[in-house]
Amino acid sequence: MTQVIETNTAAGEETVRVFFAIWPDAAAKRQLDELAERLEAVCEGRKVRAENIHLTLVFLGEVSVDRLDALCLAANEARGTGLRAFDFAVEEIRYWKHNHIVYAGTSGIPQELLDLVGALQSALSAAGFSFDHQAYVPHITLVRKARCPAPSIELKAGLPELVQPVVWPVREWVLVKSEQASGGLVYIPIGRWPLA
Ligand code: 2AM
Repeated sequence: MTQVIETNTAAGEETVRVFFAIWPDAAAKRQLDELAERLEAVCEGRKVRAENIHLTLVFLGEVSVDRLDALCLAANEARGTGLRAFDFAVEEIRYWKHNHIVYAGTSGIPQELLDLVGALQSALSAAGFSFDHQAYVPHITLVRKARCPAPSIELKAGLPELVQPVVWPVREWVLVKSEQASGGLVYIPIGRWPLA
């Protein structure tokens, strides 16, 4: 989802592109990667590399390097609200025609995930960071530049069904720096916070 984020930078400052996210464990990563491969075959496009598969919690965009400490302090604040571990069940495959993304999602968002996103958003707002305030729609991008044979904006017609949900135990969240390298996008974790 691409929304315009108000600035987290000032002119002339060195910046990094960052977001908070959760990353699948090895078993879920393998299953999601296999799914991405099947989807790529159906929809063309380019599958996300296995190591890059994730679920974004809050996307901040470009942030001044000088403000990274404040970002970590905000995450500490969020952690202090007693956030709980949970299992995230990936049950659905969907296609967004407007941005040509095939993604995995869920029909029921776990309360613990909503609490985590809410706590992060509150702490980030209190610390003066800008981010997208639209309703949170968890999506795990699996294929980009897809061309699914589909007339509507959000659909699953023509996509393989998930026989069983991919269940992903969520025990921590991460702050990630996104960099463009010669081999494509690289996501580098720069902070980790455990869930209780
Ligand atoms: P995407 O997979 O739909 O592109 C790193 O870019 C992560 O942040 C990805 O999960 C990406 O979602 C998400 N992201 C990128 N730009 C965003 C934006 N403007 N608003 C919300 N999420 C964004």
